[in-house]
Amino acid sequence: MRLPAAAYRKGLTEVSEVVNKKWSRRRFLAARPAVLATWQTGGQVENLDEALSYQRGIPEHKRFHLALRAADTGGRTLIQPRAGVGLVKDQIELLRTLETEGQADLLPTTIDSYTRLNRYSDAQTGIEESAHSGQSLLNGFPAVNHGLHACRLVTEAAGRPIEVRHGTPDARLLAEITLAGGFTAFEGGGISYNLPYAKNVPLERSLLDWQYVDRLVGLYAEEGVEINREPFGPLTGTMVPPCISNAVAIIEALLAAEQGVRSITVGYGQCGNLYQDVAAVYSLRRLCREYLDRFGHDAVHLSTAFHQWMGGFPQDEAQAFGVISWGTVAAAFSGATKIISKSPQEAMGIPTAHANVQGLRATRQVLSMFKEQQGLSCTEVSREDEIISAETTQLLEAALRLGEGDPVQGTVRAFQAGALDVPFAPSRAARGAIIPIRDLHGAVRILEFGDLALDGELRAFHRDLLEQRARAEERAVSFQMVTDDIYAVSKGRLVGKPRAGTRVRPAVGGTGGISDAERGSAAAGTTAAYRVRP
Ligand code: 8ZB
Repeated sequence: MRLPAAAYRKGLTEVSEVVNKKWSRRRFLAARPAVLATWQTGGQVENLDEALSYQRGIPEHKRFHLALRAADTGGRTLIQPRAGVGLVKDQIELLRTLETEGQADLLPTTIDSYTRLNRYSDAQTGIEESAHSGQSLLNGFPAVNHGLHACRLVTEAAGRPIEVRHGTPDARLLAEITLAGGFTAFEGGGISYNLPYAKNVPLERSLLDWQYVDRLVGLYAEEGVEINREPFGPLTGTMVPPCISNAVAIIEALLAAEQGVRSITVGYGQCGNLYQDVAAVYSLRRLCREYLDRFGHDAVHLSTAFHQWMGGFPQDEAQAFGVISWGTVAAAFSGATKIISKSPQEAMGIPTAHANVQGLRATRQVLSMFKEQQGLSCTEVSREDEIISAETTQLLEAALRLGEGDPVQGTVRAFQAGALDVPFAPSRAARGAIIPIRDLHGAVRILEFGDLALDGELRAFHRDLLEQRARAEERAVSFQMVTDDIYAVSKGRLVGKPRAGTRVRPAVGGTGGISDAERGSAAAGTTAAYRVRP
């Protein structure tokens, strides 16, 4: 059930005026004591100068932004896994394994869900019970609870650059502690760590809280310490049309740059069609650069991240290796600066260190075999690039128009109006009116647009492709197709196919569309079986 609008707006007065303007140092420092007071370890990082001088002492080979710059210059793609456990000594051991046995170029520390929700008391219980039982009972590393010294033990034990990966709408304290703790990159953003991860956090709130994080990183930069920031590209991870994830990534890059961030990595989650995936990364890199320059941020170093398949995986480990390898092919062709790798245990949950290493090694094998080869240029890629770029530009320009030039106000208004939207998001801050679907060749297209800011010509392009698929599959375009698509990869293919005996003649002269009931269930993320329309 949705909360009444009044309840939703409660507490918004303070944040309703959030605009895209760099916070003064005075404003940041005035906000800081309240942030540090939200958990007892906050007091450990009061002294910013101490944090800065600690960061200055981190050797170059462990600085994230330098590794990304070097990779881009050298035309290399780096590999980074996800990994986080509840206890400090186990986290250290895990990272060492990923570095030595997995040969990861970049390391992560994935934060547990309690910390992501600022539930530090629950995280504390998780730590105690983990220590007591001798196994991690948390799904990540509770960096805030462990505090400054523990973070330094972890980052010092790592021999490679190390990033905080999480999913936190309000990551202010987490950023303070982990940056003082020696991490040199920080994932997330006010849109990408709200809409897929929370239900009731207003967008204005998360945008404001992420301005704090970006301003902290900006302050480090002013003091000569460059921290990499990475908007979370894949969003809900389920058939997100490239124009939507790219538009969000570009907006978050603009907001971060405004607060003084100098190293930004925009990400993209594999959709599965090789041409579309390669084109999406090409388009993302080019358009993001254009928008950064247009807003005066030409000093920002931009790099890209390619996420191996974020949707449902096959349970079978051999099949999972196939998915991992296919993602690596797309990432390699796209020239992404880094790949975020998956493990063969993805369908089962959080991977063991061994499974994580296997994912890294499979990824490395494909990447190394690609090494001497070139990027992909062909008419299919050019066409997709053109389409994605046209769509992304329309979405961004609509948001900027709605914000009268201000991308923060524009983001808030665009999501309110449905001009920007994210499929399958649990958040009340997104309409959830758009429904993605695959075309005949497996590229992700849009079935239901809601009020998405795409013009008639682009919508017709999608509709035509869906009709083509309907003809080929001898069934009408329906929500059943969407459901089939969502499960396809886990069942061993890319495009969902009709089950035996469900083929029907497609509706004459139309894609059929879907009913309100179907739309409602799609927004709720349910998977009820729908009848095929006659
Ligand atoms: C949005 C990210 C989801 C992916 C992985 C999941 C999934 C989450 C951990 C982790 C290793 C962890 N993930 N938490 N991987 N260690 N603590 O993030 O498996 O692939």
